[in-house]
Amino acid sequence: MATSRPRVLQFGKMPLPQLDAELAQAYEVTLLSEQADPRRFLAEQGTQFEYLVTSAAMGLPAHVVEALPNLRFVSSFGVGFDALDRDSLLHRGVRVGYTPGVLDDCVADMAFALLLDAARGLSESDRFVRRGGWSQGRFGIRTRASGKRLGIFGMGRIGSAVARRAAGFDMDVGYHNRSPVEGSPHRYLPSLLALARWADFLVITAAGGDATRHLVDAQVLDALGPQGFLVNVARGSVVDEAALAAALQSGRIAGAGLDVFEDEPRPHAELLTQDNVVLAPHIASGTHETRRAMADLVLRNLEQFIATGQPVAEVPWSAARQPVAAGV
Ligand code: 8YV
Repeated sequence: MATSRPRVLQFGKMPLPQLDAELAQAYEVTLLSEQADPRRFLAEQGTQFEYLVTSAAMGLPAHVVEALPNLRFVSSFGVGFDALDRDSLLHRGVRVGYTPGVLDDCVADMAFALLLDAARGLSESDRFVRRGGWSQGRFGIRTRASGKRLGIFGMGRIGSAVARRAAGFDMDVGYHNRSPVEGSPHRYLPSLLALARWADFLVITAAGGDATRHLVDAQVLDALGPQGFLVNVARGSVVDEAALAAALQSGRIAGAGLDVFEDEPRPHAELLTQDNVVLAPHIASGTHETRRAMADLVLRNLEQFIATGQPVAEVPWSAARQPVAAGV
């Protein structure tokens, strides 16, 4: 039976299973990840797809964009767009939708969960109790978070949500961006190094990609210092993970809380043996409420672009190329 539903190429399974079903109900979906030979499939069928759905984690490599000559729109599940091949998408004039705003609170909550865990040794204390350590002696004292200096690298939507939470802990907030945020009530530090020197806790909320790769290096970690803690809820690529592991091992920083890693799902091996780091498997947006909201925005972006040529929320470099920038 002929279908009037638009054809959509789905790069892979979505982080919310219901979304797979909802896409299949609304569109004529083909899962690229389920093709026996994806490259051959693209070569033979690529001309049939104007629309593609992917996620921040799966991204979209240039060779797939180049194999889809009629591609017009990509709807990505996630706020990060560093894994979407910008050059090929821009070169082809493909518009890109994403899901900003709806995950800010959960990611900021996770930043504080990791900060408190790293400072107080909560996960370590859980292991201590489970292995019977409490009957052998006391768990050692740790570091207070309240009232300390919170440094935010990347004062965007998520960084601002982290800053709002700091008020509840009577923390003094400083931040570093490429340029100061107009009207921000928080202290602006002119460099990441200056921010690391100033902060007791350095939280990374900066976008991933080439511009921020390894900006948190051994020098920045040494500036954070032996009483300092690092929290990363942004992208693993922002941190030189080998340098971080070495700093944790040698006590050049006090501890860390990490939700993202350079080579997911394989954190640097030396991180796995350190008790002064808490490791989470990239779950900051992983709540029922937030993943549902992200899924809804993926669907709305696709639906609205098909209907009007304009998504609800567009990746900044995609929106900037439009006659009337529609970025969110
Ligand atoms: C992803 C993330 O949404 O939104 C992002 O950029 O890093 C995550 O919240 C999740 O990993 C699915 O790709």
